[in-house]
Parts: sequence; structure tokens; C-alpha cells
Amino acid sequence: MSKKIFLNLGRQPVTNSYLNNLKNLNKEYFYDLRVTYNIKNNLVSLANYVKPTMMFNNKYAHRASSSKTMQLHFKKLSNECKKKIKKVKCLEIGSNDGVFIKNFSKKSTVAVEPCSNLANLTKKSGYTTYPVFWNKKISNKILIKHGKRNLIFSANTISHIEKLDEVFISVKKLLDNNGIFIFEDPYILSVLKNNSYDQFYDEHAHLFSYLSVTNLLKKFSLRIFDAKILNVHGGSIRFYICHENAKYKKTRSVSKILTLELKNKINKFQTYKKFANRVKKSKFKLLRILKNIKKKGKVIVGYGATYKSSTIYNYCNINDKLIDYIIDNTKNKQNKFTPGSHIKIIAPKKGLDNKVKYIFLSAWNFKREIINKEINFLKKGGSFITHVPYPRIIKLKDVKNEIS
Ligand code: DWN
Repeated sequence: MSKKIFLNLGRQPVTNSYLNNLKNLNKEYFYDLRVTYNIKNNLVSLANYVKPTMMFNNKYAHRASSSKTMQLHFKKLSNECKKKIKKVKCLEIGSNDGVFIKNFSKKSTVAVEPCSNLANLTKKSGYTTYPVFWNKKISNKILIKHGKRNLIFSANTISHIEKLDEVFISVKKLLDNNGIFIFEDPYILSVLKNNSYDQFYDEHAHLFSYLSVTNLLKKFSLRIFDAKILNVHGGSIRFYICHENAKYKKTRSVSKILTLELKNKINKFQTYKKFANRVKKSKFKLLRILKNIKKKGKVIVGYGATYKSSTIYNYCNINDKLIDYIIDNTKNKQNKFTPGSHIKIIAPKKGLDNKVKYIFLSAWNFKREIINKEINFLKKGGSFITHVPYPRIIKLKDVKNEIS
């Protein structure tokens, strides 16, 4: 077997299955969240995959536009694409609520989004959106109806697809001779460095590195000609991919990233075993911090009902005895309960009152945006708690260091 398990995060629910109430809890679905490293192609993947329709359906809660950071991030990338490509004919795989495609013309843009509630949003605003999973069938259909694409883009979606061969075959068919396939997803090296084990959950079937994607692309005559390490979502990597014989030259950034990955031994199983030990320590330290605060009778509120935090809450056995409730600005998460851990989610306006002295940063990837927004909370003596890269309390005096 080329896949070796290095991390066991226990029984976990489907992260998107927010509960309307706490009745019929015996019907909640759980699976074993274990993570593997493939010694042949360096790919990090889950050991068991959850059925896609259980995760991506007409009740999908996450809205990519819910943070200003991400709106700006995609605006910036769209400007870069327009500079690189004359007359962009774009396809987006996994368009969510349209945060990226809204920067392109409706006429020349096609989107694929399997969550029909999200696909309806972009359809309504005039973008051709197919409410299906990305596969050979839809790629053939788009080829016939809309022709080849000179830009194929995907953010936080390719890592969600179990069968990667079909992804790349389908992209290859649709990509113009000198077209560019850009995709970005959480970066395994950032996970190792940040000890952000919460990047492992049902939707993240794989976590990529430059090394693993290079290996995956080989058999499809596709190649990476540029790559960038990004700060968003707690550390992501963006790949710029073209046909083997397209005009693009490999950039220096690519060799720098390869050197960095080898220096950090991401091609060694031992690296992942060491990470798994750090994860265990992180769990106990976080629990100690939360329990000590609760012993003093203080209220702790979670900031952001993130999918990521589902892994933390369920792995660390955190429930509403430790986190009183969670605030989140996404309307369709509000007044629901988190899967498995059953913590109530409420609107930020209702949740942030003077009683709250501690906030757990479950959306730690937006630390800068949240701290800036909630600076008065810190000024009034409040504290944040984070587990990244190690569990600790953040006070006003620490802000400069934390967001520099
Ligand atoms: O890949 C994925 C990423 C991109 O998005 C998906 N599989 C699902 C989702 O994961 P997540 O839930 O961990 O993502 P976020 O973007 O870290 O979620 C942030 C949550 O926090 C959202 O529900 C919005 C909320 N939030 C808030 O209430 N106030 C966020 C900010 C910045 C805020 O100020």
C-alpha cells in the first residue's frame, strides 16, 4: 500500500450539516477522520471519503463572499488574469456565490457549482451556471456549447474532489492551447507549520503541495509553470498550469517553492508522524486554557461557525460547556447548531455583549480582519484565544505582534 495513515482525528460529522434543533441526534452521521500520506506521489489525503452529495447539496452554508479579505483577494486575481489573457473566456469550477466570476463579463463566463442553492445565486445574476459536479460529462457539454476556455479557475474546490484523474482529464479537454488553468487550495506546508490540523475535514479530500500536484499532472501532459504561496485561508497555494507544450516558461517562484518543500521534508513520512504528535499536544493545551477560563465562570464565544472548527470541537470534545455559543455573520448558519458538538450559532449583533470576555478564534484564518473589526473588545479588556500555531491567549498588548 502506498498510502500510510499518520493522523487519527476520531469520529467526525459532516461539517456542512448544521442542525436546526437538537432532536433526533441519533440520526447524525459520523465517519472516521484519518489522514494518509502517499509515499509514491507525496499526496496527503483522507483515508475515508464522505459521499459528495452528503456534503455538497442545496443546503450548502458557506458563502465565499462573507469576508472582505476574500472579496479583495479574488478581485486582485481577476485583474491579474485580465492582464495575462486578452479577451478572457473563463470557466470556474466551484463558483460558490460568484465572488470570483462577478469580476468577469456575463457573456464569456461559464460556471459549474454542484450546490444548487449557490448555483441559483449566480444564475439569477446572469451567469451561465451548471448545477452539477465537475466531471467528463459536463466538460464535454461545455466544450460543445461554449467552446474551449483560455482561463479555467478554481478556488477551494479541486482539493474537495476525491477522483483527481477525472478532474485533470476534463480540464485538459477544455483548455485552449495556450490557456491557463489556475487553482488554489489550502497548502499542506502551511498546515504543518501552523499545526492547523483543522484543515482536515470531510470536504478536504486532499491537501496539496507543489511536489504532489507535479506528480499528479504528469500523466495528463499538463505542467505547472508558476506557483504562489498565499496567506488566505490560513496558508494556501496557487498553481498556474498549462499544456505540456504551451508557450509559458517556468518561473523562479516554482523552483523556490520546490526547494522550500524539500527543506521542510514534506516528502518524508516521518514529518507527518511528528506533526501528529504536535496535534495531540495542541489538543490538551487548548482544553487546559478553555477549562481554566470556565472554572472562573467566564463566557467564551466562538467567532465564526467554520467548517474547520468542526474538526477541533469534535476531536477535542468541546461542546457548549466550554464554548457558550458561536457568532457568525452568515444568515443561513444563524440559529442552528454545530454538527456533532451542538453549540448554538447566533448573529454577531446578538452575541457580542459586555458579558463576553473571551473569544475563541474559530475563523483564525481571518485573524487580522477580525481583530481590526473587534479592536474595541480588546480595548475593553477582552481576550482572544487561538490554537494556531499553538494554543494561547491574545490580549490588546499582543496585537501588534499578532497581526504584523
Ligand atoms: O474550502 C472551504 C473554505 C474556503 O470555506 C470550504 N470547504 C468551506 C469553508 O470553510 P470554513 O468554514 O472553514 O471557511 P471560512 O471562510 O474560514 O469561514 C469563516 C466563517 O466565519 C464564515 O461562516 C463567516 C464567518 N465570519 C464572520 O462571522 N465574521 C468571518 C469573518 C471574517 C467575520 O468577520
